[in-house]
Amino acid sequence: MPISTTDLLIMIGCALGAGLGLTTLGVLIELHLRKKHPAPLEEAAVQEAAAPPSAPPPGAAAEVAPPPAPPQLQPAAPSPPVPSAAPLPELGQPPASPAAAPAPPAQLPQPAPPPARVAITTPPAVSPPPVEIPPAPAPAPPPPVEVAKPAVSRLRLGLRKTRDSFMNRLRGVMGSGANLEEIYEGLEEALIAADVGVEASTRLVEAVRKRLTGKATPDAIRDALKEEIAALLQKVERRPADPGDAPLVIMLVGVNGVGKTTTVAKLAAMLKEERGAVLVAAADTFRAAAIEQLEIWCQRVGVDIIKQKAGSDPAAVAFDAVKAAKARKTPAVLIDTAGRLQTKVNLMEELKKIARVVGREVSGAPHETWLVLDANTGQNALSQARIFADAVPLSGVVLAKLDSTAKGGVIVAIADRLKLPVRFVGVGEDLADLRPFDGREFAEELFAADDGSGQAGKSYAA
Ligand SMILES: Nc1nc2c(ncn2[C@@H]2O[C@H](COP(=O)(O)OP(=O)(O)OP(=O)(O)O)[C@@H](O)[C@H]2O)c(=O)[nH]1
Ligand SMILES: [Mg+2]
Repeated sequence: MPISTTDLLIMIGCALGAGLGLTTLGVLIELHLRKKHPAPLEEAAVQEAAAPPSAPPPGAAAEVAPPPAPPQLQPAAPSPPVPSAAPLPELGQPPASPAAAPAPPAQLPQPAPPPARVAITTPPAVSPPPVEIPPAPAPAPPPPVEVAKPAVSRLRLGLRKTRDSFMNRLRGVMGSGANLEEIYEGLEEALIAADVGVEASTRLVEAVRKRLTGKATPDAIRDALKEEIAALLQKVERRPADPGDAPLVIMLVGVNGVGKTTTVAKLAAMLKEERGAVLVAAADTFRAAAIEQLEIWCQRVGVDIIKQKAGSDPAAVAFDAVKAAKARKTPAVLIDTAGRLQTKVNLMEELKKIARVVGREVSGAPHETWLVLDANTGQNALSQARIFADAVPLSGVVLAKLDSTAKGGVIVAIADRLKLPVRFVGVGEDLADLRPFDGREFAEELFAADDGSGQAGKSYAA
C-alpha cells in the first residue's frame, strides 16, 4: 500500500520526535518517492538528456505529427542548398535563394536576359587632308561669292610685276644722264622686255619722238608714251554684242591650262550680278574631271550648269544650254570648252561645230568668242590667236594670269597685231579677280607709282 504524503509528514514528525537521525529521515523520504515514481531518478534523467528536444513524451506518440523529413543533402559549403529540380542559375545571375520554393517541373526555366551590350566606342574620325577637287557627296556650303568690285587697285595689283620691271628700266634710262637718243633707245628696250613686241615697240617710240619734237623732258617722254599706248589699245576697243531679247551666248576657247574654266566662273559671277542669271555649259567633255571642276565653280557662284557625261559631244551640251536658256529666259550663257592645241585639226573642227549648232538655236550665237590667253605665254600668244581665228571668228581676248607675269605688255602686242580688243584681264585666282579691260586705265596703271599716288614721273625725272 502506498504511503501518502500525510503519512510521510507524520512519519517525519514521529521520527524527529523519537530522535531518529537525519539519515533515517532521508531513507524514509526516498522510500516515499519510490512508491510514487517507479523509475529510478538517475535513469530518468539520463533518458531525458538523450532524447531530442522535440521528442514526444512516451505514451503521446499517436497525437504528434510524423517526424519531419530528413534534411536534404546539402551541397558542399559554401554553396547554399539548391533543390535538384531548380534550374541552374545563368552565368552572371545571382544564385537562387535557399528559401525559395523549387520551380514546378512543368515550368521551363526563364530565359536569361540578353547579356548587356558592350558599348563599342569608335574613336572620332580624323579628317583627311584636303584634296584639290573634293568629290564630296555633301559639300560644305559654298563660301560667299565675292564679285568683282570696281576697285582700281585690283588692276594695279595685277600689273605690279609688269609695272615694276618696266618702270625700273625707264628709271634706269632716264636717271643715268643719257642723251635723248639713248633715252629713246632705252625706252624701246624696256617695251620689248615687257613683251610689247619689236614692231609695236618701235612704232610707239617713233610716235613719241614725233610728238615731242624739240621739247623732250623725261616727264614729257613718259606722258607721251602713256598716251600712245592708251591710243593704240583704244583703237581696237568695241562695244560688246547685244543680242536683244535672246540670251547673250559667250564661248571661251584657248589652249590647255590658260585659265578658261576659271574665267568662265569669274564671268558667271559678274554676269549674275549684272543680269540676274547665267547658264553655264560644260562643253569640255574631254579632260578628266573638267565637268566636276566647273560644277564646283558653279556651286560657289550660285548659277546653273548644263552638262552631260564625260566623253559626250560638246556641241550637244552647248546646244542644250542655249535651248534651256531660251526656254527659261536666262539672259546669258557661258560655254566652257576643252583646251586644245591649235595644231589638232579635229579639235578645231569640234569648235566649229559648237559654234554652228548654237547659231541654229539662237540667231548670231555665239555672240562673243573670246580667246583666253595666259599672259606668261608672251609672243606665242600671237600665233595661238591666229590659228584659233582660222577656226572660229574671235571677237576678243581675255588675258588671264596678268598678276603672275612681268610681261603684261603683250596686251599692247595683241591689240597692235591682232586688232582684237582685250575684254578682260585676270589678275588672280579668285572670283573677283577679273577686270573689264580699259586701255586708258591700263596705260595709267602701267606708269603709276607703287604708292598709288600717280606721281611716278617725279621719281625718274632727270
Ligand atoms: N594667278 C592666276 N592664276 C590663274 C588665273 N586664271 C586662272 N588661273 C589658274 O590657272 C590654272 C588653270 O586654270 P583653268 O581655268 O583650269 O584653265 P583651263 O584653260 O580651263 O584649263 P584646261 O581646261 O585644262 O584647258 C588654275 O590653277 C587657275 O587657278 C589668273 O588670272 N591668275
Ligand atoms: Mg578648263
